[in-house]
Amino acid sequence: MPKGELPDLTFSASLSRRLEDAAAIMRSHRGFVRIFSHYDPDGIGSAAVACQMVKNLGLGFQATLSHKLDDAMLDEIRSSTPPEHLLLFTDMGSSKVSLLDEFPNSVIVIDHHQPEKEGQRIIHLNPHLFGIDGAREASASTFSIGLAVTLDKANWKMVGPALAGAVGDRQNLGGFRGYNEDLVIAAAGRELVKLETGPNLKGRTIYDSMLEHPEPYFRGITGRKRETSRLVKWLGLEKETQLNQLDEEKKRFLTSICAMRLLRQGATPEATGDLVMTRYWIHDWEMYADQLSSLFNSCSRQGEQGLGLALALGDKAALEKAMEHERVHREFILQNLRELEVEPPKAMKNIQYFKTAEVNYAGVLAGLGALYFFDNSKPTFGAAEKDGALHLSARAPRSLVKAGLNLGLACKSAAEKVSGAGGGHDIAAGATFPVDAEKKFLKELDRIVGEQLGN
Ligand SMILES: [Mn+2]
Repeated sequence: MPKGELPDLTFSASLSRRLEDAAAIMRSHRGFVRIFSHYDPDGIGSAAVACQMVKNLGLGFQATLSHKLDDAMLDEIRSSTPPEHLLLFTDMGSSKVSLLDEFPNSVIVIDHHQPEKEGQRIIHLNPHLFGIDGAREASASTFSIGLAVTLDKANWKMVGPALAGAVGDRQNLGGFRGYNEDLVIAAAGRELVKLETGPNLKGRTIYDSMLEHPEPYFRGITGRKRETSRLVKWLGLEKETQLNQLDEEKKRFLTSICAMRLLRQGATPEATGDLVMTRYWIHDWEMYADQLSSLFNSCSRQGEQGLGLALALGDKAALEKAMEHERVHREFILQNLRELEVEPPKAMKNIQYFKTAEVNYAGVLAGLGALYFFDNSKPTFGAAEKDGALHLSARAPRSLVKAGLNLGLACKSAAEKVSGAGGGHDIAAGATFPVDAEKKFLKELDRIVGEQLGN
Protein backbone atom coordinates (compact mmCIF):
# COMPACT_ATOMS: atom_id res chain seq x y z
CA MET A 1 0.00 0.00 0.00
CA PRO A 2 1.52 3.36 -0.98
CA LYS A 3 2.17 5.74 1.90
CA GLY A 4 -0.76 7.90 2.94
CA GLU A 5 -3.29 5.70 1.17
CA LEU A 6 -6.07 4.02 3.13
CA PRO A 7 -6.32 0.22 3.07
CA ASP A 8 -9.02 -1.35 0.93
CA LEU A 9 -10.65 -4.70 0.34
CA THR A 10 -9.23 -6.82 -2.44
CA PHE A 11 -11.45 -9.24 -4.30
CA SER A 12 -10.87 -12.27 -6.51
CA ALA A 13 -11.11 -11.51 -10.24
CA SER A 14 -14.56 -13.10 -10.57
CA LEU A 15 -16.00 -11.35 -7.52
CA SER A 16 -14.49 -8.07 -8.63
CA ARG A 17 -16.21 -8.43 -12.05
CA ARG A 18 -19.55 -9.19 -10.40
CA LEU A 19 -19.22 -6.21 -8.07
CA GLU A 20 -18.43 -3.94 -11.03
CA ASP A 21 -21.50 -5.30 -12.87
CA ALA A 22 -23.69 -4.52 -9.88
CA ALA A 23 -22.10 -1.10 -9.41
CA ALA A 24 -22.63 -0.26 -13.11
CA ILE A 25 -26.34 -1.10 -12.87
CA MET A 26 -26.74 1.02 -9.77
CA ARG A 27 -24.80 3.96 -11.17
CA SER A 28 -26.82 4.06 -14.38
CA HIS A 29 -30.15 3.55 -12.61
CA ARG A 30 -32.38 6.62 -12.65
CA GLY A 31 -35.58 5.51 -10.92
CA PHE A 32 -36.68 4.27 -7.56
CA VAL A 33 -35.01 1.46 -5.58
CA ARG A 34 -36.89 -1.03 -3.44
CA ILE A 35 -34.83 -2.79 -0.80
CA PHE A 36 -35.98 -6.02 0.84
CA SER A 37 -34.14 -7.55 3.74
CA HIS A 38 -34.41 -10.04 6.57
CA TYR A 39 -35.64 -8.73 9.95
CA ASP A 40 -32.73 -10.06 12.08
CA PRO A 41 -29.50 -8.18 12.99
CA ASP A 42 -27.68 -9.29 9.81
CA GLY A 43 -30.70 -8.26 7.74
CA ILE A 44 -30.90 -4.90 9.51
CA GLY A 45 -27.15 -4.31 9.01
CA SER A 46 -27.38 -5.22 5.30
CA ALA A 47 -30.45 -3.06 4.74
CA ALA A 48 -28.66 -0.13 6.37
CA VAL A 49 -25.64 -0.57 4.09
CA ALA A 50 -27.97 -0.83 1.09
CA CYS A 51 -29.97 2.28 2.07
CA GLN A 52 -26.82 4.30 2.60
CA MET A 53 -25.27 3.34 -0.74
CA VAL A 54 -28.49 4.08 -2.61
CA LYS A 55 -28.82 7.40 -0.78
CA ASN A 56 -25.24 8.32 -1.73
CA LEU A 57 -26.19 7.78 -5.37
CA GLY A 58 -28.99 10.30 -4.90
CA LEU A 59 -31.72 7.74 -5.61
CA GLY A 60 -35.11 7.48 -3.94
CA PHE A 61 -35.72 4.25 -2.07
CA GLN A 62 -37.95 2.31 0.26
CA ALA A 63 -36.80 -0.52 2.54
CA THR A 64 -38.91 -3.41 3.81
CA LEU A 65 -37.73 -5.87 6.45
CA SER A 66 -39.53 -9.19 6.79
CA HIS A 67 -39.30 -12.62 8.37
CA LYS A 68 -38.88 -14.51 5.15
CA LEU A 69 -39.12 -14.27 1.42
CA ASP A 70 -41.69 -16.79 0.19
CA ASP A 71 -43.43 -17.24 -3.15
CA ALA A 72 -46.50 -15.29 -2.00
CA MET A 73 -44.37 -12.31 -1.02
CA LEU A 74 -42.51 -12.47 -4.34
CA ASP A 75 -45.86 -12.45 -6.18
CA GLU A 76 -46.92 -9.43 -4.19
CA ILE A 77 -43.64 -7.62 -4.89
CA ARG A 78 -43.88 -8.41 -8.58
CA SER A 79 -47.43 -7.16 -8.93
CA SER A 80 -46.89 -4.01 -6.87
CA THR A 81 -43.58 -2.84 -8.34
CA PRO A 82 -43.31 -0.97 -11.66
CA PRO A 83 -40.78 -2.70 -13.96
CA GLU A 84 -38.51 0.36 -14.00
CA HIS A 85 -37.81 0.09 -10.27
CA LEU A 86 -34.55 -1.53 -9.22
CA LEU A 87 -34.98 -4.37 -6.69
CA LEU A 88 -32.28 -5.02 -4.14
CA PHE A 89 -32.55 -8.06 -1.88
CA THR A 90 -30.23 -8.48 1.09
CA ASP A 91 -29.84 -11.44 3.48
CA MET A 92 -32.53 -13.15 1.41
CA GLY A 93 -33.17 -14.00 -2.22
CA SER A 94 -30.53 -16.68 -2.93
CA SER A 95 -33.12 -19.44 -2.51
CA LYS A 96 -35.51 -17.75 -5.00
CA VAL A 97 -33.19 -17.23 -7.96
CA SER A 98 -35.44 -19.02 -10.50
CA LEU A 99 -38.38 -16.76 -9.67
CA LEU A 100 -36.32 -13.58 -9.47
CA ASP A 101 -34.79 -14.35 -12.87
CA GLU A 102 -38.30 -14.02 -14.36
CA PHE A 103 -38.81 -10.49 -13.00
CA PRO A 104 -38.88 -7.69 -15.61
CA ASN A 105 -36.97 -5.44 -13.16
CA SER A 106 -33.25 -5.13 -12.61
CA VAL A 107 -32.58 -7.34 -9.58
CA ILE A 108 -29.52 -7.46 -7.33
CA VAL A 109 -29.31 -10.11 -4.62
CA ILE A 110 -26.75 -9.89 -1.80
CA ASP A 111 -27.18 -12.96 0.36
CA HIS A 112 -25.02 -15.51 2.13
CA HIS A 113 -27.41 -18.44 2.48
CA GLN A 114 -26.80 -21.53 0.30
CA PRO A 115 -27.83 -20.37 -3.18
CA GLU A 116 -30.39 -22.33 -5.20
CA LYS A 117 -28.33 -21.51 -8.31
CA GLU A 118 -26.39 -18.63 -9.80
CA GLY A 119 -29.13 -17.29 -12.11
CA GLN A 120 -29.08 -15.68 -15.56
CA ARG A 121 -30.61 -12.23 -15.45
CA ILE A 122 -30.16 -11.21 -11.84
CA ILE A 123 -26.88 -9.96 -10.40
CA HIS A 124 -26.20 -12.48 -7.69
CA LEU A 125 -23.67 -11.60 -4.98
CA ASN A 126 -23.30 -14.56 -2.65
CA PRO A 127 -19.98 -15.54 -1.01
CA HIS A 128 -20.66 -19.22 -1.79
CA LEU A 129 -20.44 -18.41 -5.51
CA PHE A 130 -16.95 -17.00 -5.04
CA GLY A 131 -15.28 -19.64 -2.90
CA ILE A 132 -16.06 -17.86 0.39
CA ASP A 133 -17.82 -19.72 3.20
CA GLY A 134 -21.06 -17.81 3.70
CA ALA A 135 -21.81 -19.58 6.97
CA ARG A 136 -18.62 -18.48 8.75
CA GLU A 137 -16.61 -16.02 6.69
CA ALA A 138 -19.09 -13.50 5.32
CA SER A 139 -22.58 -12.40 6.29
CA ALA A 140 -25.01 -10.52 4.08
CA SER A 141 -24.15 -7.26 5.83
CA THR A 142 -20.37 -7.61 5.53
CA PHE A 143 -20.71 -8.80 1.91
CA SER A 144 -22.88 -5.74 1.19
CA ILE A 145 -19.96 -3.53 2.20
CA GLY A 146 -18.06 -5.01 -0.76
CA LEU A 147 -20.55 -3.46 -3.17
CA ALA A 148 -20.99 -0.30 -1.12
CA VAL A 149 -17.28 0.57 -1.19
CA THR A 150 -16.97 -0.44 -4.83
CA LEU A 151 -19.54 2.29 -5.48
CA ASP A 152 -18.19 4.93 -3.15
CA LYS A 153 -15.42 4.88 -0.54
CA ALA A 154 -17.62 7.14 1.62
CA ASN A 155 -19.68 4.02 2.33
CA TRP A 156 -16.84 2.66 4.49
CA LYS A 157 -18.54 4.44 7.36
CA MET A 158 -21.24 1.72 7.30
CA VAL A 159 -18.75 -0.94 8.36
CA GLY A 160 -19.93 -0.72 12.01
CA PRO A 161 -23.54 -1.78 11.39
CA ALA A 162 -22.20 -4.39 8.93
CA LEU A 163 -19.98 -5.99 11.57
CA ALA A 164 -22.87 -5.88 14.05
CA GLY A 165 -24.84 -7.89 11.48
CA ALA A 166 -22.11 -10.53 11.20
CA VAL A 167 -21.97 -10.76 15.00
CA GLY A 168 -25.73 -11.34 14.94
CA ASP A 169 -25.08 -14.38 12.73
CA ARG A 170 -22.40 -15.46 15.26
CA GLN A 171 -19.60 -15.22 12.72
CA ASN A 172 -17.33 -13.53 15.29
CA LEU A 173 -17.04 -16.64 17.47
CA GLY A 174 -13.36 -17.51 17.69
CA GLY A 175 -12.60 -14.22 15.88
CA PHE A 176 -13.62 -13.08 12.40
CA ARG A 177 -12.13 -15.16 9.60
CA GLY A 178 -11.58 -14.99 5.85
CA TYR A 179 -13.48 -12.21 4.09
CA ASN A 180 -14.76 -10.79 7.41
CA GLU A 181 -11.23 -10.69 8.78
CA ASP A 182 -9.96 -8.83 5.70
CA LEU A 183 -12.81 -6.37 6.17
CA VAL A 184 -11.98 -5.81 9.84
CA ILE A 185 -8.27 -5.33 9.08
CA ALA A 186 -9.03 -2.74 6.40
CA ALA A 187 -11.55 -1.01 8.68
CA ALA A 188 -8.96 -0.95 11.49
CA GLY A 189 -6.43 0.55 9.06
CA ARG A 190 -8.97 3.25 8.28
CA GLU A 191 -9.37 3.86 12.02
CA LEU A 192 -13.05 2.99 11.93
CA VAL A 193 -12.71 -0.09 14.14
CA LYS A 194 -10.38 -1.19 16.93
CA LEU A 195 -9.76 -4.83 17.88
CA GLU A 196 -9.64 -5.56 21.60
CA THR A 197 -9.19 -8.84 23.37
CA GLY A 198 -10.45 -8.95 26.92
CA PRO A 199 -13.31 -9.90 29.20
CA ASN A 200 -16.63 -9.90 27.45
CA LEU A 201 -18.36 -7.34 29.69
CA LYS A 202 -21.20 -5.67 27.86
CA GLY A 203 -22.11 -2.54 29.81
CA ARG A 204 -20.90 1.03 29.34
CA THR A 205 -18.91 0.76 32.58
CA ILE A 206 -17.59 -2.31 34.38
CA TYR A 207 -20.06 -1.61 37.19
CA ASP A 208 -22.98 -1.45 34.70
CA SER A 209 -21.82 -4.69 33.10
CA MET A 210 -21.86 -6.58 36.37
CA LEU A 211 -25.08 -5.02 37.61
CA GLU A 212 -27.26 -4.94 34.52
CA HIS A 213 -26.07 -7.57 32.04
CA PRO A 214 -27.06 -11.22 32.32
CA GLU A 215 -23.95 -12.32 30.43
CA PRO A 216 -21.65 -13.23 32.08
CA TYR A 217 -23.87 -13.90 35.08
CA PHE A 218 -22.18 -13.71 38.47
CA ARG A 219 -24.18 -15.55 41.06
CA GLY A 220 -24.99 -13.36 44.07
CA ILE A 221 -23.71 -10.23 42.28
CA THR A 222 -25.44 -9.64 38.94
CA GLY A 223 -28.64 -7.65 39.32
CA ARG A 224 -27.77 -6.54 42.88
CA LYS A 225 -26.57 -2.99 43.51
CA ARG A 226 -24.91 -3.38 46.90
CA GLU A 227 -23.01 -6.55 45.98
CA THR A 228 -21.87 -5.11 42.65
CA SER A 229 -20.61 -1.91 44.28
CA ARG A 230 -18.70 -3.95 46.82
CA LEU A 231 -17.02 -6.12 44.17
CA VAL A 232 -16.10 -3.17 41.96
CA LYS A 233 -14.56 -1.40 44.97
CA TRP A 234 -12.67 -4.53 45.96
CA LEU A 235 -11.29 -4.70 42.41
CA GLY A 236 -9.87 -1.21 43.00
CA LEU A 237 -12.13 0.35 40.34
CA GLU A 238 -14.45 3.33 40.31
CA LYS A 239 -18.13 3.06 39.51
CA GLU A 240 -17.44 5.01 36.32
CA THR A 241 -14.44 2.98 35.16
CA GLN A 242 -14.80 1.70 31.59
CA LEU A 243 -13.19 -1.45 30.31
CA ASN A 244 -11.12 0.31 27.64
CA GLN A 245 -9.63 2.63 30.28
CA LEU A 246 -7.84 -0.26 31.97
CA ASP A 247 -4.21 -1.04 31.22
CA GLU A 248 -3.32 -4.59 30.22
CA GLU A 249 -2.36 -5.67 33.72
CA LYS A 250 -5.58 -4.41 35.30
CA LYS A 251 -7.55 -6.02 32.49
CA ARG A 252 -5.83 -9.36 33.15
CA PHE A 253 -6.55 -9.07 36.87
CA LEU A 254 -10.23 -8.32 36.21
CA THR A 255 -10.44 -11.24 33.78
CA SER A 256 -8.96 -13.71 36.23
CA ILE A 257 -11.29 -12.61 39.03
CA CYS A 258 -14.30 -12.98 36.73
CA ALA A 259 -13.11 -16.42 35.62
CA MET A 260 -12.55 -17.53 39.20
CA ARG A 261 -16.02 -16.45 40.25
CA LEU A 262 -17.56 -18.29 37.32
CA LEU A 263 -15.64 -21.46 38.12
CA ARG A 264 -16.59 -21.27 41.78
CA GLN A 265 -20.29 -20.92 41.05
CA GLY A 266 -20.19 -24.01 38.82
CA ALA A 267 -20.42 -22.35 35.40
CA THR A 268 -19.79 -24.61 32.42
CA PRO A 269 -16.35 -24.62 30.76
CA GLU A 270 -17.94 -22.94 27.73
CA ALA A 271 -19.07 -20.01 29.91
CA THR A 272 -15.56 -19.48 31.25
CA GLY A 273 -14.13 -19.99 27.76
CA ASP A 274 -16.41 -17.32 26.30
CA LEU A 275 -15.37 -14.85 28.98
CA VAL A 276 -12.37 -13.70 26.97
CA MET A 277 -12.97 -12.77 23.36
CA THR A 278 -11.90 -10.43 20.62
CA ARG A 279 -14.31 -7.54 20.36
CA TYR A 280 -14.64 -4.84 17.75
CA TRP A 281 -14.88 -1.29 19.00
CA ILE A 282 -16.64 0.95 16.47
CA HIS A 283 -15.33 4.50 16.84
CA ASP A 284 -18.28 6.26 15.20
CA TRP A 285 -20.72 4.44 17.44
CA GLU A 286 -18.68 4.50 20.63
CA MET A 287 -19.68 0.93 21.30
CA TYR A 288 -18.60 -2.62 20.46
CA ALA A 289 -20.04 -4.39 17.44
CA ASP A 290 -21.65 -6.96 19.76
CA GLN A 291 -23.43 -4.17 21.66
CA LEU A 292 -24.81 -2.70 18.46
CA SER A 293 -25.84 -6.18 17.37
CA SER A 294 -27.71 -6.71 20.60
CA LEU A 295 -29.57 -3.41 20.07
CA PHE A 296 -30.60 -4.58 16.57
CA ASN A 297 -31.73 -7.79 18.17
CA SER A 298 -33.89 -6.09 20.76
CA CYS A 299 -35.63 -4.15 17.97
CA SER A 300 -36.34 -7.37 16.03
CA ARG A 301 -37.59 -9.09 19.17
CA GLN A 302 -40.09 -6.25 19.70
CA GLY A 303 -41.21 -6.51 16.08
CA GLU A 304 -39.71 -3.05 15.55
CA GLN A 305 -37.23 -3.82 12.80
CA GLY A 306 -37.89 -0.39 11.28
CA LEU A 307 -36.55 1.12 14.48
CA GLY A 308 -33.50 -1.14 14.12
CA LEU A 309 -32.92 0.15 10.61
CA ALA A 310 -33.26 3.80 11.72
CA LEU A 311 -30.77 3.05 14.47
CA ALA A 312 -28.36 1.42 12.01
CA LEU A 313 -28.58 4.54 9.86
CA GLY A 314 -27.51 6.67 12.84
CA ASP A 315 -30.84 8.01 14.15
CA LYS A 316 -30.17 9.13 17.74
CA ALA A 317 -33.82 8.94 18.88
CA ALA A 318 -33.97 5.36 17.58
CA LEU A 319 -30.83 4.57 19.57
CA GLU A 320 -32.46 5.79 22.79
CA LYS A 321 -35.60 3.80 22.14
CA ALA A 322 -33.70 0.62 21.27
CA MET A 323 -31.63 0.97 24.44
CA GLU A 324 -34.83 1.25 26.45
CA HIS A 325 -36.21 -1.95 24.82
CA GLU A 326 -32.99 -3.71 25.64
CA ARG A 327 -33.06 -2.53 29.25
CA VAL A 328 -36.59 -3.87 29.79
CA HIS A 329 -35.58 -7.18 28.20
CA ARG A 330 -32.50 -7.51 30.43
CA GLU A 331 -34.41 -6.60 33.58
CA PHE A 332 -36.92 -9.34 32.96
CA ILE A 333 -34.13 -11.87 32.47
CA LEU A 334 -32.23 -10.70 35.56
CA GLN A 335 -35.27 -10.81 37.78
CA ASN A 336 -35.99 -14.37 36.68
CA LEU A 337 -32.39 -15.52 37.06
CA ARG A 338 -32.28 -14.07 40.60
CA GLU A 339 -35.43 -16.03 41.40
CA LEU A 340 -33.87 -19.17 39.93
CA GLU A 341 -30.89 -18.70 42.25
CA VAL A 342 -33.24 -18.76 45.23
CA GLU A 343 -35.52 -21.43 43.86
CA PRO A 344 -33.51 -23.60 41.47
CA PRO A 345 -35.12 -25.87 38.86
CA LYS A 346 -36.78 -28.98 40.28
CA ALA A 347 -34.44 -31.94 39.98
CA MET A 348 -35.70 -35.27 38.71
CA LYS A 349 -33.43 -38.27 38.32
CA ASN A 350 -31.89 -37.20 35.00
CA ILE A 351 -33.28 -33.75 34.23
CA GLN A 352 -34.05 -30.42 35.89
CA TYR A 353 -37.18 -28.42 35.20
CA PHE A 354 -38.59 -24.96 35.92
CA LYS A 355 -41.54 -22.85 34.87
CA THR A 356 -41.64 -19.20 33.94
CA ALA A 357 -44.36 -16.72 32.99
CA GLU A 358 -43.24 -15.71 29.50
CA VAL A 359 -43.19 -18.19 26.61
CA ASN A 360 -40.58 -16.19 24.73
CA TYR A 361 -38.15 -16.32 27.64
CA ALA A 362 -38.16 -20.00 28.63
CA GLY A 363 -35.29 -20.76 26.23
CA VAL A 364 -33.17 -17.74 27.15
CA LEU A 365 -33.51 -18.49 30.87
CA ALA A 366 -32.82 -22.20 30.46
CA GLY A 367 -29.76 -21.36 28.35
CA LEU A 368 -28.28 -18.78 30.72
CA GLY A 369 -29.04 -20.81 33.83
CA ALA A 370 -27.46 -23.93 32.33
CA LEU A 371 -24.44 -21.94 31.21
CA TYR A 372 -23.79 -20.09 34.47
CA PHE A 373 -25.11 -21.71 37.62
CA PHE A 374 -27.49 -24.65 37.33
CA ASP A 375 -26.49 -28.23 38.08
CA ASN A 376 -24.12 -29.16 35.25
CA SER A 377 -24.83 -32.86 35.43
CA LYS A 378 -28.41 -32.60 34.09
CA PRO A 379 -30.00 -30.94 31.07
CA THR A 380 -32.33 -28.01 31.84
CA PHE A 381 -35.93 -27.72 30.71
CA GLY A 382 -37.79 -24.43 31.05
CA ALA A 383 -41.50 -24.21 30.30
CA ALA A 384 -44.21 -21.59 30.04
CA GLU A 385 -47.93 -21.95 29.51
CA LYS A 386 -49.81 -20.35 26.66
CA ASP A 387 -53.29 -21.07 25.29
CA GLY A 388 -53.67 -24.37 27.11
CA ALA A 389 -50.32 -25.71 25.96
CA LEU A 390 -46.94 -25.95 27.66
CA HIS A 391 -44.06 -24.65 25.58
CA LEU A 392 -40.82 -26.15 26.70
CA SER A 393 -37.24 -25.22 25.84
CA ALA A 394 -34.31 -27.50 26.51
CA ARG A 395 -30.64 -26.61 26.95
CA ALA A 396 -27.58 -28.60 28.02
CA PRO A 397 -23.86 -28.16 28.58
CA ARG A 398 -21.62 -29.54 25.83
CA SER A 399 -20.24 -32.19 28.18
CA LEU A 400 -23.62 -33.93 28.29
CA VAL A 401 -23.97 -33.90 24.50
CA LYS A 402 -20.54 -35.54 24.31
CA ALA A 403 -21.80 -38.15 26.75
CA GLY A 404 -24.65 -39.09 24.38
CA LEU A 405 -27.45 -36.63 25.16
CA ASN A 406 -29.62 -35.58 22.23
CA LEU A 407 -32.26 -33.08 23.35
CA GLY A 408 -33.91 -32.87 19.93
CA LEU A 409 -34.62 -36.61 19.86
CA ALA A 410 -35.63 -36.67 23.54
CA CYS A 411 -38.11 -33.82 23.07
CA LYS A 412 -39.52 -35.41 19.95
CA SER A 413 -40.17 -38.87 21.42
CA ALA A 414 -41.48 -37.59 24.77
CA ALA A 415 -43.83 -35.14 23.02
CA GLU A 416 -45.16 -37.84 20.70
CA LYS A 417 -46.17 -39.90 23.75
CA VAL A 418 -48.56 -37.12 24.84
CA SER A 419 -49.79 -36.06 21.38
CA GLY A 420 -47.51 -33.04 21.36
CA ALA A 421 -44.69 -32.06 19.01
CA GLY A 422 -41.01 -31.55 19.62
CA GLY A 423 -37.53 -31.55 18.11
CA GLY A 424 -34.42 -29.51 17.51
CA HIS A 425 -30.68 -29.92 17.94
CA ASP A 426 -28.74 -32.16 20.30
CA ILE A 427 -27.76 -29.19 22.49
CA ALA A 428 -30.91 -27.06 22.25
CA ALA A 429 -34.44 -28.18 21.51
CA GLY A 430 -38.09 -27.65 22.35
CA ALA A 431 -41.50 -29.25 22.66
CA THR A 432 -45.14 -28.22 22.89
CA PHE A 433 -47.86 -30.35 24.45
CA PRO A 434 -51.21 -30.06 26.31
CA VAL A 435 -50.90 -28.63 29.82
CA ASP A 436 -52.57 -31.62 31.49
CA ALA A 437 -49.91 -33.97 30.08
CA GLU A 438 -47.13 -32.26 32.05
CA LYS A 439 -46.45 -35.08 34.53
CA LYS A 440 -46.54 -37.83 31.94
CA PHE A 441 -44.31 -35.88 29.57
CA LEU A 442 -41.69 -35.16 32.23
CA LYS A 443 -41.62 -38.77 33.38
CA GLU A 444 -41.09 -39.94 29.80
CA LEU A 445 -38.48 -37.26 29.17
CA ASP A 446 -36.60 -38.20 32.32
CA ARG A 447 -36.58 -41.83 31.23
CA ILE A 448 -35.35 -41.09 27.68
CA VAL A 449 -32.59 -38.72 28.86
CA GLY A 450 -31.48 -41.35 31.40
CA GLU A 451 -31.31 -43.91 28.60
CA GLN A 452 -29.30 -41.57 26.33
CA LEU A 453 -26.81 -40.88 29.08
CA GLY A 454 -26.61 -44.52 30.09
CA ASN A 455 -27.61 -43.70 33.67
MN1 LIG B 1 -27.64 -13.43 7.63
